[in-house]
Amino acid sequence: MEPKTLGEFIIAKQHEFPYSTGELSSLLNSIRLAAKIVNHYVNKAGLVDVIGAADGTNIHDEQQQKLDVLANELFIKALINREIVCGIASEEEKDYITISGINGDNMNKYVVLIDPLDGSSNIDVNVSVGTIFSIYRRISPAGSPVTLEDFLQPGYKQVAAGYVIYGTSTMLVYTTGHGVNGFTLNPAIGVFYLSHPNMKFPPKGKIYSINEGNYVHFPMGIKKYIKYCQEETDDRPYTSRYIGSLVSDFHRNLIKGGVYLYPPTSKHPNGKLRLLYECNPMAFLAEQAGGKASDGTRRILDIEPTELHQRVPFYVGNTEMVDKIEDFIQIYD
Ligand code: AHM
Ligand code: MG
Repeated sequence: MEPKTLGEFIIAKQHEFPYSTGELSSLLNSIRLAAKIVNHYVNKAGLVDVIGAADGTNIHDEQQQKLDVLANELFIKALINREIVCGIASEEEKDYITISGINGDNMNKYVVLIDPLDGSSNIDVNVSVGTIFSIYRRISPAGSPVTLEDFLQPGYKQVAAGYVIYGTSTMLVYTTGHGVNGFTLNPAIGVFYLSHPNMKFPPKGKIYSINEGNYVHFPMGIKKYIKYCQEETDDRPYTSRYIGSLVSDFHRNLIKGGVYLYPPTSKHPNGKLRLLYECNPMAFLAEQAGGKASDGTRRILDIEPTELHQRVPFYVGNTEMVDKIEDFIQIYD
């Protein structure tokens, strides 16, 4: 019988990993649980005291929202309590977290990188936000404390990646390198069901998603590409859609066909999005769904990270559209 729930699906797919010990399955199950708990808070955000700014700023000097802090704690707790990873890095934490286990002999082989609440400026206005996760096998020997190198791996080495979108319905979408599958939460019984098997970008994309308010600060190639999107031809102008939450913009473009852009700007000369927590997992999903992700000249998944919180320009979506952006960058920049 075809697996219908996320729990069944994770177990049914374990055979795709030869010599699997079930560790990755347990890890995905913990993320599934954490997603449900965060979903619970996001859904009642207007009723309990989780809306608005928290007291501090994060490592990026960005104002943290209360829900950012809460989602970060919930995900980290869910992963630590079950002792199924050896290390965690979070967009909201300055340093990575080492999980040494009760007796200091943590033999787990995976590290997780998360953006616990992506698009958090949308919380207060009841617009979709998300969680992004990325999983790697550690490089350092099991049983020893994790090292920075365990986290600074290029994206092509990801074992799994995915996102949760807290939208009109809550979905968990993930890949382990064998295609992309989407699961929708039935909130009445707290179960994710396989609703979007084998997700692929439609052959042709017609949506472009970019914060056009930054237009004057964009490189010439991107300015020209935007004008290209707006030109009148047989299949253009394209539609412009921008939610300001990467997960939601990506999710829509994956289903309807389109491209998301976060170019360099004067405020963010390397782009705003973080390679490890946002770009790599989304790039892995995009490629698995037949799409493409680039920083304008390089494949995102090939970039060798040098820092935990590194930023990169990010173009992701239908292959044809990302190719076109690269052409414009090559000609004009
Ligand atoms: P966040 O992780 O702090 O929420 O920042 C990432 C978000 C993306 O989800 C979104 O696409 C982008 O920042 C929006 O930035 P801007 O408001 O500059 O358009
Ligand atoms: Mg984010």
